[in-house]
Amino acid sequence: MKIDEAQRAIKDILPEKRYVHSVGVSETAGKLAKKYGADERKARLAGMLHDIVKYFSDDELKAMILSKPGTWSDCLEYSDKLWHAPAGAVYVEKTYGIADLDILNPMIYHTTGRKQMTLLEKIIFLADYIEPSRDFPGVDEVREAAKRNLDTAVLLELQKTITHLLSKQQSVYPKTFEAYNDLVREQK
Ligand code: DGI
Ligand code: FE
Ligand code: FE
Ligand code: FE
Repeated sequence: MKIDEAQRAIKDILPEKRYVHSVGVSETAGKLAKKYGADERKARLAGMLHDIVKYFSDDELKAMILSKPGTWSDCLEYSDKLWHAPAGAVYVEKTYGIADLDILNPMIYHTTGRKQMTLLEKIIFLADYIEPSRDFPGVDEVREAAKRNLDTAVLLELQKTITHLLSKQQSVYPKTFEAYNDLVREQK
């Protein structure tokens, strides 16, 4: 699938604000890929498609996840906000025939992260947080870190996300903790 095809597809599916976010993630991911030596085309395509099923119903998302069980299926026991990530990968595989794991895995793990993330997984995880239309507290600190070191920026994002979830007494998916612990260990 070409990037402009993906862009047209999401324009039909997503509301305007989410479409702008997705284009922002795609462009930011492309820049990060160039800077950190990943495949720019794959980064831009995964970024464009990462939230494609964000507004599908919980029942539809659940059905998509159950149609292709994997190690991510345990997300069904956690927040429904996690479901669109693996479901999106199932959707683009079915709908557009995308089979490349370099596209599918960054989509699957864009919300939670996981341990031993690939370069493209880190790039999409980070681009989702720092693309230009995002404005939550602390985002500029992560944007600055992203200019210097990819792992430092991903770790900072994980720290902020986990802290935010704890402050609202929300559950934290175990793979998010594993991603955090993994990077803390590597920074030593
Ligand atoms: O889809 P987006 O809004 O662009 O962003 P996202 O896919 O990163 O979704 C983030 C949401 O998921 C955010 O509201 C926090 C929520 N969330 C709930 N439980 C967890 C979680 N995020 C992580 N990383 N880990 C969790 O366990
Ligand atoms: Fe998302
Ligand atoms: Fe995110
Ligand atoms: Fe997103």
